[in-house]
Amino acid sequence: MKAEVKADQQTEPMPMTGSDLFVELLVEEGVDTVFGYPGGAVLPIYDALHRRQAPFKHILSRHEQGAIFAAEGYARTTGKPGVVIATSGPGATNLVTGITDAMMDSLPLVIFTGQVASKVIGTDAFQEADVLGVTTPITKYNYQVDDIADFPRVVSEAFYIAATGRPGPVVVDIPKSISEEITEKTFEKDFYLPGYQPTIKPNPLQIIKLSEAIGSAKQPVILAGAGVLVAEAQDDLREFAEKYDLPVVNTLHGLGGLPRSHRLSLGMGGMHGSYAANMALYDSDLLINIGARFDDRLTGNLKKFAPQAKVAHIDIDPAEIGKNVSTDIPIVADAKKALEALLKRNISMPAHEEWHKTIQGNSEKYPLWYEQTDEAISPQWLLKRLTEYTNGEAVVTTDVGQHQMWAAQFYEMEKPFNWVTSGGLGSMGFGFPAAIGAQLGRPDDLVISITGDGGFQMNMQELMLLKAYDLPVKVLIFNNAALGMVRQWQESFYEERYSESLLEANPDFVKMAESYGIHGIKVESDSEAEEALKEIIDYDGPVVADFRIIKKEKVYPMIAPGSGINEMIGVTK
Ligand SMILES: Cc1ncc(C[n+]2csc(CCOP(=O)(O)OP(=O)(O)O)c2C)c(N)n1
Ligand SMILES: [Mg+2]
Repeated sequence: MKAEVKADQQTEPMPMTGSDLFVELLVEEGVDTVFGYPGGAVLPIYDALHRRQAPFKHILSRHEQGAIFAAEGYARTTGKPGVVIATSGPGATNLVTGITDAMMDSLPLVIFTGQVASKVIGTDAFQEADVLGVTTPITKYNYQVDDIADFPRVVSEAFYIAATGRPGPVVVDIPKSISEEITEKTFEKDFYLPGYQPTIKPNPLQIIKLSEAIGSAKQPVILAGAGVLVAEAQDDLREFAEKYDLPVVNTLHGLGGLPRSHRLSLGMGGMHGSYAANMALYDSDLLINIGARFDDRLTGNLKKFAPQAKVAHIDIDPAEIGKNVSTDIPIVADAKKALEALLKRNISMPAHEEWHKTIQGNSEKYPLWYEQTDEAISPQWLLKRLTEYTNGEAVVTTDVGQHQMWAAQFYEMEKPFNWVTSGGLGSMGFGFPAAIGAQLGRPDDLVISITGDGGFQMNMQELMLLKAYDLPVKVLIFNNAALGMVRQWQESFYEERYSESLLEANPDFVKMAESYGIHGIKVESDSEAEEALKEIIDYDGPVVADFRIIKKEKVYPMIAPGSGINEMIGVTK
């Protein structure tokens, strides 16, 4: 396919350096925010940002991992690629977790790394790292620019590849010799990628097959993943579910794809999903997977997953279909295009009264549950109150652990593009910087970072950005003085041997927030929490709140390792 090159997209007349060219290329791509950190190999690039007074914002993180997680939060909440710049060697290697995270969670990122000069590549030069080698298995694609004439085309391709098809991270490694080279030529940005042609439109015969299956299904269910949101197909999903009265289970990343208050929403399925959601998947005779990858945290033991179901799987990435769950009706397509095609068909189908009654019975009999005590704050209750205060409409980012699962269960997401979490890689340290990126991308929206006392300490240096860039992010630390999720597994599966999971020594988070010039509060009981939530949300600026939650609280229900989706434990008190 040929990308159209419009006259006004031609690079400017020269002379200019590779770095000037770089700035112009970002402007032409419509970049408004860049997350980065300078260093030797990118000095020419940073000099060009300064000299040319680049018309986009550069956000100086305090660690490259903070920059890339922020770029992920920006990408998830805006749908636009997150752009990152880091220097060679340690700058680039500090990005590795974020790149892997974006790859696992299909987030569009374009990452520019500095590299030592072309002449010395391979000599173990100062701050040299083999960025292409390191990032090959963790990127959708990667490049090293070895001729300035290729630079414009490479940048165009990088943005195109990152954001189309199944999104993902693309790395562009830029040797210092390229960014310093002076050139007088104008270069082509046109590109043709015969090996990269995502299939967007569904095969009509497969749509007919799925329509027929829907026509005869007695116990159908939709499993809706992040692919629905990437395709901006949330309205089509809702219309489709309503038209055929299909219950919808969301994956962790699919949350917000259907409002949680919708009568057909069963919330999240999987390891810590609701009993009703998991039993709907288990008992289904037709499981329509739209944009989810049948991740092991969703399916539990594959041998026991949806044993009677005919499986239809709509995914833009053909590699996902049949990877974990054998599929009867594969449909390679963009979720929106597939749903539009399905909506055009008028399928007559049997009534599903019995099926809905069973599901409703499960929801009523086995709701998500929790207990409150005077000892400390109930995290689940806190999240329910937060839902009420914010109408389920806040942008919520989480870190990884118990608080993440409680948030997925109890913060009732009403809107798409508001749920930001590290699902595939499960990277601690993700949530707080992701909230910074989300707030930059969505400056007018309420952004709440729900984080653990463990995970927050992995990137809390980014607190400085709330002050430096005037970002009103609300940080709610669910402080259980523990690596809670590790502690929970040790309690349940390792006979309560709490090996290195108790955080007996934690900093004073309030003082720490204050040292960054941020309002900090400590909250110790449910009654204080009522007041505190109001204060936090109404406060004009960033807040760090240290919520002392019940230390021994566990996440339930749960599919224990090796168990099937129908074998949840902790379903009732
Ligand atoms: C970078 C990284 N290291 C280790 C882990 C393993 N891990 C998963 S959850 C967890 C505990 C997280 O503790 P905290 O942030 O306090 O959250 P909590 O579970 O207590 O809510 C750990 C150590 C991880 N997911 N990521
Ligand atoms: Mg904790």
